[in-house]
Amino acid sequence: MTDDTSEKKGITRRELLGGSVKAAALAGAGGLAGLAGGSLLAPKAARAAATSKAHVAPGDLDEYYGFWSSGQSGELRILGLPSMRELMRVPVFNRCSASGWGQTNESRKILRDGLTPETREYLDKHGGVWLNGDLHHPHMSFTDGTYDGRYLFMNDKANTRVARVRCDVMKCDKITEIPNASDIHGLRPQKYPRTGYVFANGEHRVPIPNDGSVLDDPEKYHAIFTALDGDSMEVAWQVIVDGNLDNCDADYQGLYAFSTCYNSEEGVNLAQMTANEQDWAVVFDIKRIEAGVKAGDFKKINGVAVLDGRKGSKYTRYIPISNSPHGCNTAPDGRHVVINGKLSPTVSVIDVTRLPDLFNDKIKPRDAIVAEPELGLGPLHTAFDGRGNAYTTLFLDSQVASWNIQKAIDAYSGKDVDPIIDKVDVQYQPGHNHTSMGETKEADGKWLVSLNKFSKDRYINVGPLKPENEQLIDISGKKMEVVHDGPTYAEPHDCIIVRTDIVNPNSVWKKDDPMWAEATAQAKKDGVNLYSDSKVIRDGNKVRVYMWSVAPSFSMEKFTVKQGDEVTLYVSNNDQVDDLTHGLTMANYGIAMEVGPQATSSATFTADRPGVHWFYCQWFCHALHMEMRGRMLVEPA
Ligand code: K7E
Ligand code: CUA
Repeated sequence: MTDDTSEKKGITRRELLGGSVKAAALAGAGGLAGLAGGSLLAPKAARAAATSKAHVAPGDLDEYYGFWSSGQSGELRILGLPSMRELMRVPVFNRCSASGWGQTNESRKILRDGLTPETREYLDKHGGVWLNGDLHHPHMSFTDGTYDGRYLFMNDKANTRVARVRCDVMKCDKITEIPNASDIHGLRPQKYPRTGYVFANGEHRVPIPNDGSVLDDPEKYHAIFTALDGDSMEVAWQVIVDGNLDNCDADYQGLYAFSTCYNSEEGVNLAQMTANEQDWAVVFDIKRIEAGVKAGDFKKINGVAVLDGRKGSKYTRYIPISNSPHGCNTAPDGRHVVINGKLSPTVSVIDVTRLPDLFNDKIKPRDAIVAEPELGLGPLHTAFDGRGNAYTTLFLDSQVASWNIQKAIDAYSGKDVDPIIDKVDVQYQPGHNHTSMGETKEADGKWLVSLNKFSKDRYINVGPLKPENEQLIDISGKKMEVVHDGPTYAEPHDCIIVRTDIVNPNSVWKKDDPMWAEATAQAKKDGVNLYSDSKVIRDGNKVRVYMWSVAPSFSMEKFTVKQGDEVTLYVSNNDQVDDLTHGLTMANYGIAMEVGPQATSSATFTADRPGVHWFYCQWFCHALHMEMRGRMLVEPA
C-alpha cells in the first residue's frame, strides 16, 4: 500500500465517523477550539478574590513541591505550590548549557552507562550521548503507599529510557535504556510495600529483536511491559503483550499493575489504530510473573527475562474498554482504578478486589468493572482528593469534571444517582491533572493542577508558538475554582504535588559523593587532593588539570598545554556556604560546567586552538565574580 492510498483510506474512515466523538477527536486541535468552554473571564473582583488563595507573599515559602515533566525539553522542573513559581530545572535527557549536563564527564557517564551496547556503539560515532529526550511522567518513590522522598523516576519517550533523580541533591544519577522496547510512555513506581519496581510501558510495537530481520511486517511487532528495579535501575523482567501500551499505574497491595492499550488493532496508521470500538486495559499479576521468572518460564532476549503475556497467558488479563483508553489512575482508597476513555465519553472503574476471581477465571473480564460514568468528551486523566471524589480532564470539552466514585458505582448498579459533582472550564484542552498528594494514600484534597495543552488568548502574544497553560484549581470547597494561570514551555505532560516535609534536599554536597567517584579515583592515582592541590599532570598527550576554588578565585591563575593535547579539567568548589555555586566556562572552547558547593566537576576536550583562552566563573558568586578567572595558554604545535 502506498502512502497515498493509506492517506485516502484515513480520510474515508474519518468521513464514515462523522458526527461521533471520534470524529471530533480526529478533526485535530484546530477543530477543537469551537468545542472549548470559551474564555469566560470572571469579573475582576471575583478573579482577585480567587487569586489571593494561591498568593504566596514575597519571602514566604510554598507548602508543596511540584515535580513537573517538560516533555520534549527533556528536563525535570521543580515548582512551588500554591504559588506555581518555577524554582529549578533539573537536566535529565537534555543538554544544559548552564550546568554542563551532557558535557561534563560526570553527566556523560550517567548518560552512557545504562545504554544498551548497540546504542553505545551507535553513539560512539554520533557524539557519545543522546542530546534530546521527551520526559513525560515524573513520579516519586513510595514506601507503604505514600511518597518517601528518596527518588524521582521518569521516562524518555524519544530514546526509550528511564531515569532516576536523587532527591537529596536533585540531580539525575542513573539512566537506563529499556531493551526490546520502543519508546517508553507510561511510567509508575510500585506503591506497596515500596519502590521496588518501576513499571515502564513500551508504547510502539516493534520486532523483538529489532535488528532488521523483520521490517514491513507489523504482525510480527510487539509491545513490551518492563519492570525495573528502582534500587539498581536494572531491568528485572519484561512481559510481551498483545496490542500496545499507553499509560500505567500500580495498586496499593503490591499485587497488580495496569496499562491502557489504544491500539488493540495492532495497526500502523491512524485509520487502523482507531478502527475498533473497544480496546482494553491489561492487568499484570506481579506475583505470578515473579513465580514465572523463578520457574524459568521466559526467554532471555538481550540479556533480559521476557515472559509471554499475550492473550491466554496466566500472567495477564485483558479487560475490554471502549474506545482507545488513555490515562490509568489508582484511587487512594486502595481499591479502585480509573481507566480514562479518551475517544469514549466514559471512564471505567476497575475494582481490584475482583481481580483474584478474574485471574482464577471465575468472572469475565468486564465483571472487574464496577462503574462507568459518562463524564463528557475526551476524558484523559483522573486525579483524586482522598474524600472519595475523582477529577477527570475532558480534553475536547476543555473542562475538568469532579465526580463521586461511590455514586458512580451506585449508578452502574442501577440506582438513580448522578455521580457528577461539578465541572469547571479550563483554558484549554487539558491533558494530565494532578491533586496534592493525589496518587498516594495521603491524598489531601486541597489543590488540583490542570495541565492544558493550549493557552491561546490567555497571555500576551509571543508569536506562532504559544506556551502551554497550567491552572491551579482550589478543590477544598464544593465548587472547583481556578485560582492561577501559569505558562510553561514545551511541554509538561504530567506533574506530582508533594508535601514539603517529605522532601529534604541538602544545601551543600558531600566531598565523597558518588557523582564524581571517577574524578576522586583518578585524583588518588595522581596523588592529588581534589580540594587542596593545584596541579597539572602530563601523561603523554593527555593532560589533567586539577584546581579548586574559593570565592572569588580559582586556585590556578594560569596553566599551559600544547596544541592537540587532550585536556581534562577538574574543578572542586571549597566553599561550604549555602547557595555558593561556581562554574567554569572555557571561552571559545564550548566548555561550561556548574560546580556546586563542595562538589567536583570535570570536562575533557582537545586543546586544538592555540592562543590565550580565559576561563571564568559563570555563576554570579561574589562582588568580585568578574575577576574570578584565569588563563589557559595553548602553545602552537
Ligand atoms: Cu496523557 Cu504522554 Cu501522560 Cu501527555 S500522556 S497528556
Ligand atoms: Cu565564582 Cu562567580
